[in-house]
Amino acid sequence: MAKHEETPIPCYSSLEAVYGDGSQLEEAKLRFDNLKSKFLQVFGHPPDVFARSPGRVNLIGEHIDYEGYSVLPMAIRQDTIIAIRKNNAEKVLRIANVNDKYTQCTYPADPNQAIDLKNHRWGHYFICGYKGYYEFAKSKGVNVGELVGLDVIVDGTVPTGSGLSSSAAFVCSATIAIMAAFDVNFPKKEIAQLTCECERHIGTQSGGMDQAISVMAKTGFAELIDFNPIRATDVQLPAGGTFVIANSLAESQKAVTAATNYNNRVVECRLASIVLGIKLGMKQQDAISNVKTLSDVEGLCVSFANSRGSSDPVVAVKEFLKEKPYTAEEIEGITGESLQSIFTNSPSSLDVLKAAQHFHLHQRAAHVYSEAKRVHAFKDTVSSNLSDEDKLKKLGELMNESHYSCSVLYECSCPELEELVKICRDNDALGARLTGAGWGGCAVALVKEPIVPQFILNLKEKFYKSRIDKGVIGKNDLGLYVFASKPSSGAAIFKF
Ligand code: NG1
Ligand code: MG
Repeated sequence: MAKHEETPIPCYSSLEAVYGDGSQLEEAKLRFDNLKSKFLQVFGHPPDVFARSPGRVNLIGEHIDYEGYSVLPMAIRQDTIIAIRKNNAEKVLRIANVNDKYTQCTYPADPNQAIDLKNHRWGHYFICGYKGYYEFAKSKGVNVGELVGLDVIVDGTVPTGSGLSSSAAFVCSATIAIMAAFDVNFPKKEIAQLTCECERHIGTQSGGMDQAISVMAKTGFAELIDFNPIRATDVQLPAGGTFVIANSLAESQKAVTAATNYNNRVVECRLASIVLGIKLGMKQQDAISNVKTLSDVEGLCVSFANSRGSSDPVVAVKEFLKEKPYTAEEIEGITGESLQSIFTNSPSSLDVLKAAQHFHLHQRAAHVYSEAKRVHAFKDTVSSNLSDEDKLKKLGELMNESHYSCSVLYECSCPELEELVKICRDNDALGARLTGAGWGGCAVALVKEPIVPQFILNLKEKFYKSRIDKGVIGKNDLGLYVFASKPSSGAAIFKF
């Protein structure tokens, strides 16, 4: 049997295969019916085909995918569904949404168009998938034929800006819908790679975690995702624990804040890896040309640490990267080349350089190396001989350590997340941490199953009540902001 990741996206003729037979199915039926009738209403004809791809919660391994390290997310039930149909009459992409908040976007049917990053629009994520499909098809020698228009309607239930990867759910679903409209399909791991690359058209230098899990998830399992090449290994979580996702209600608009937040960290990690490479004996030019990520110099760091009787790359970080932040001039003194010229081919990195005063190389590298170890400790704990109870306790501790590292070393938390994580722990979570990029969005807490209802009530009382009173969220919407989550299934195509 072909490995799961080698198989193409499954195509179903009924919703049960993805949404089961319970209340989720009822909800899905309503959404698909609504999508169909809206399509007819807006475009005057029914859609040809549908695609869906889920959001995800990352259990551990934050801000390390773009450094080449494995991460451990699971898919959630919230997803983006898309209805699509080729339109031979007009060479435009008409992208509508069931939610009136998102007004219809129109783009030319041209895969070479540039995305206007200065004017962020929700439809841009669809164009990422559109460009990605053509780039990939070209690289595979697929004959794409003449350009045609596309009519599209989108319905997303993954909360935006919340660290649950609404963006990847949208980009993956868009890419798969486009492929389905053109009647082509590829192995999941190739689609995971292609969607990871094409989401970068939005201007964030993201790793591949979100797209990989959205495309390759399996019901009932979290996945250990490895990169270069992308691979997914099933992780069966211990019985008796549940992951509760709670939204801090601080929205993080990653596409808008990239230069100071997300891309800033990617640049800091690159600089940290170049400086480490040079300090550990590489020639300046060699390090600048060949070292892209902290995983590229891990070997050198570990050899150094070994000479000190340790195997921990953080030993090299402590020795060679000072704790005080670096100025650009200080780093240039080490690299012998200007930062502008190092990043000359990356406009989004140049934006980072413009916005940054200092670079925290020590802290960022210490986070990445230690977080990479925690992912493996998490996976090893799950497959160990410990009792389920002891496993859960250990997983909770690792989640707490991860949060500390994100908050203190990577500085990607925010006051609302700190408050929420503390409330989770004070209310008997085994562990709690921010999830996703941070700077807002959700926390994930590991909670013993029997206390989940009480835990959620406590969060409601201690975190959400004051926000409901202030009108930040509606009383009846609480279920959208705090919920228990089971590992859900990955992307799918529907033809009815
Ligand atoms: P969010 O912001 O949760 O979508 C982002 C990146 C991930 C990963 C995490 C941090 C994108 C599409 N996703 O996730 O690749 O780096 O931050 O661990 O940019
Ligand atoms: Mg995202």
